[in-house]
Amino acid sequence: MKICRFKNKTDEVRIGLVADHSTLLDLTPAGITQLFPLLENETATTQLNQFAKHNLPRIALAEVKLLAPVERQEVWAAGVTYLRSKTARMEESDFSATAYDQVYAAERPEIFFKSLGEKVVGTGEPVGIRRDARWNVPEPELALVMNSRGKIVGHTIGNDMSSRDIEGENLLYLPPAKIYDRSCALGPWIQLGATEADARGWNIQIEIRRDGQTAFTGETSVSQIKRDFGQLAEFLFRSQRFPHGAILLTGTGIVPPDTFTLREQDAIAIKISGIGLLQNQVLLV
Ligand code: DO4
Ligand code: MG
Repeated sequence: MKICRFKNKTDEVRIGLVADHSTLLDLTPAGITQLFPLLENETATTQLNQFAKHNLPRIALAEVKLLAPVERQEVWAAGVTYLRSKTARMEESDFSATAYDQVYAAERPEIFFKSLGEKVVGTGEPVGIRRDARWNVPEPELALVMNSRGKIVGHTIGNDMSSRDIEGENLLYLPPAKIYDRSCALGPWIQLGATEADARGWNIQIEIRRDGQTAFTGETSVSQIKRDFGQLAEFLFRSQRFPHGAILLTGTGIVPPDTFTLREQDAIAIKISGIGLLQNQVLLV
């Protein structure tokens, strides 16, 4: 069951239930005007199934603008959760290499702040590359959607845009390498009700197109994530409250070759088999 935030033709922000590949149901007449109460309600899928039987307005997906499926939730990210990410990080950096090696094996995961909800971009909106960086990549990641009690209630697609030269120069430069305008994309919607076992059966694909041609493609499986999702959520919520809930990107398992860097106007398409497609164009910020 997929829920989305969207703007209708008159620019009003609404919550929708995706009915099929081309239609959504506007949940406003059912009194649903925000994602937050749906995420807090652990029986939301039953409630939504009831709503789907009622006469809610049907709107073509082509007629709306999908917005990032996030409100006041903070967005955090886990790193070095795939072997591929550990290897890439160790190669890009001389003196931080052992830190990545150690965190991959340690009980405590690497978790860092990524974005305020209001700064996240949705599908169809530009993602940013820093103008002071020379080596920029997308990081296609499964994102866990958690309610205020730390329970994982949904999944979405995330892009943890990163500047690898800044990150590789010094571990202490992780915040500017990861947090800047348009550095986080989420979407196109939240898939509710899937279990961790379901999600581990999904695959993640990325295609980057440049001047009408494929510049890079990559693929991985969610099953390659080393840590279990409950453990990641537990570490995030340890000694920290998230009254509006939180979203946690689970790390990247796809890293383009070291010769590859994003350019302005590149088109990034990230597909997760159980969720959908997140598409963004690159903008220099
Ligand atoms: O410290 C590096 C961050 C790594 C990361 O974002 C990832 O593995 O996805
Ligand atoms: Mg990442």
